[in-house]
Amino acid sequence: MTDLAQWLNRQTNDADLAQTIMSMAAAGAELAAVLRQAPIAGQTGLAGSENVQGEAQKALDVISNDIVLNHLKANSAVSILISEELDEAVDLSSQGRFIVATDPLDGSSNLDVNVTVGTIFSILPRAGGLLQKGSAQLAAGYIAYGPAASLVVRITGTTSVFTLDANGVWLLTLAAAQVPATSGEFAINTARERFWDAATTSYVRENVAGETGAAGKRYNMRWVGSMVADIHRILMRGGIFLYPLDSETVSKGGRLRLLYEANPMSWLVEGAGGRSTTGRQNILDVEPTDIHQRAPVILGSSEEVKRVEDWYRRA
Ligand code: AHM
Ligand code: MG
Repeated sequence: MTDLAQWLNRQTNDADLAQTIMSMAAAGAELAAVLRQAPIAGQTGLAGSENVQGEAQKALDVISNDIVLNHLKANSAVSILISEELDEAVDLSSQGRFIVATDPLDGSSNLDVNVTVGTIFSILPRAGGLLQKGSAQLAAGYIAYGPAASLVVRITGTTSVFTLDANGVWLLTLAAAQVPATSGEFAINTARERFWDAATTSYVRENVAGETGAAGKRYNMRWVGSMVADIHRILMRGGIFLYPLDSETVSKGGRLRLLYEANPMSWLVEGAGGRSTTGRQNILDVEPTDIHQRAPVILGSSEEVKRVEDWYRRA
């Protein structure tokens, strides 16, 4: 089987870029081992809480951030780290060519119930500065810590899936993920319906009407509450994920973060033939104004995303 190093060798001539993806993959392998043992090691629970010895308990969010930071510190190709867990961007190597933006542990509300969480990352050229559009990404990926640990990565070609073996090696298990153009599954937090805009409401209403409505077919709804898990399902078998701008999140610009959630996921979904939008424009074309900026996120099967875009055009 092809391992990650061999795959990278075929995908790019840029050894620094390959090494940076290897660093994130190594951080993911280390974190996978930590997460498997976390309830035994007493690492679940909130940051700031105390264990029975009265010692400050380290939350997995903090541990994850430290693991990623340590792997990137050891890689001189990385100049700057932007992390969901850190207020400011961190300077690493002054000679480094890349910026890495990461959510080291996405979906952390699922940690204490043993449901899939993930690490998301985006790699950008340092020369472009801290605030670059998603279309400037050099590579992006995520690691999903589920029944198997999956690394999904794309440079500029296909979106490929690796699985962590028992020896800690990432082996290629799907060379080119393909998101089917149509799907009968949608993912949205329906408890937020009262905040939705007209386009979102119309699209979901059509799906819920199933074969009795304009969509003309039956839909199912899935919401893990862990973006990595929801996107991984969509990459493997299709569907659409929506975290749109709504009346409650409008003042913040949305719920999910642009640089380390929306952009890398759009890069991966588009590499698998899917589509991504804020509703009004391609996510990858959004100009960031802040490293922790939020954005509306709608992505997945192309025909489903186009239906949502049609509703936005009509709205
Ligand atoms: P986090 O980065 O603080 O973990 O938040 C992001 C998560 C996503 O993984 C998920 O899609 C979303 O928040 C769930 O939101 P909700 O709580 O509305 O279900
Ligand atoms: Mg997150």
